Amino acid sequence: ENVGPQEYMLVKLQLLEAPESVTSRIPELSESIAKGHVFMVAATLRPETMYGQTNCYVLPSGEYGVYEFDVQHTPKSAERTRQVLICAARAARNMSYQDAFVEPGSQGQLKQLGTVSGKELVGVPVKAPKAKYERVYALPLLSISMTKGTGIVTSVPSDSADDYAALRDWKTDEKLRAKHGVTEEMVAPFELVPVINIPGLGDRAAETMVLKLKIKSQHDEKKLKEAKAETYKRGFYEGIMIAGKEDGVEGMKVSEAKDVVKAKMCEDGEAIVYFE
Ligand code: A2H
Repeated sequence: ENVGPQEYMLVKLQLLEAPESVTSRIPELSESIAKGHVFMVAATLRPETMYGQTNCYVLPSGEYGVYEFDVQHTPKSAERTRQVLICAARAARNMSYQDAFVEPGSQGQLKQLGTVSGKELVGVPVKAPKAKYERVYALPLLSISMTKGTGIVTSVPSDSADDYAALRDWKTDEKLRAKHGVTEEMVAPFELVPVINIPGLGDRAAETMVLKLKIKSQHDEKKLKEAKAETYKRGFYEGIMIAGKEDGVEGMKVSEAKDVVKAKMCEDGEAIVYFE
């Protein structure tokens, strides 16, 4: 189905803490976390929605690698800093061939500090750039594919039906929470943040579609696909930005805001363009 390389924006979700099981296995991680240099990276096609992040998602049964990269400060600068990025091994290999992640001349080289399971990442607090909330949590999303993007997904439940359905599962199902190590404090404080107005679908288009199609859970694959297609198309062509005043995109069409927000986040070191 893929005809050429797909461009994603990788949003850098800064780890604020890591579980003891991880830091005892990878001791150098603690210092890097204290310095703010450790990130889960999530691939997104919707940079303009980052104002609405309420959490991020990992696959509990997935395996993620912890890698050191010499990340370019901004798309234009020659400066780089050593950062620790957490993602699927496949994504790290791709990244190692891209100049934004490694010094030209070192392509294909990977420095791996260790591995971490998705299960261990559940409950990890992160700082998500542009989000209204200072601290959001990694939750399970059981439909994540480990062979697309980084295997980590940032969550914008106002505008993504997948994200909405899963967050609703975690908010409403106490048994499911207990089974996966999700606590109420990781979900209860996080309300939807209106980002885009779509005529006919409102300020929380994903919620509108999930309710309209009577989507039951994050496993309702067929209907979720339908909801995604509808909100994506209508959002892109008819959506108007409600959020993003600070970046000058409030009032803009989604189709125009997308590149503005992407460029700004990359310039500010909050995101990196990634191809696969
Ligand atoms: B999108 P495509 Cl607001 N497994 O970002 C499952 N889903 C993944 C993934 C993976 N390994 N990697 C990325 N994704 C999600 C925002 C968003 C996204 C919104 C609305 C729609 C939407 C916030 N989540 O995607 O198969 C990521 O979620 C609808 C398709 O490459 C990414 O963009 O087209 C999108 O799927 C990439 O999917």
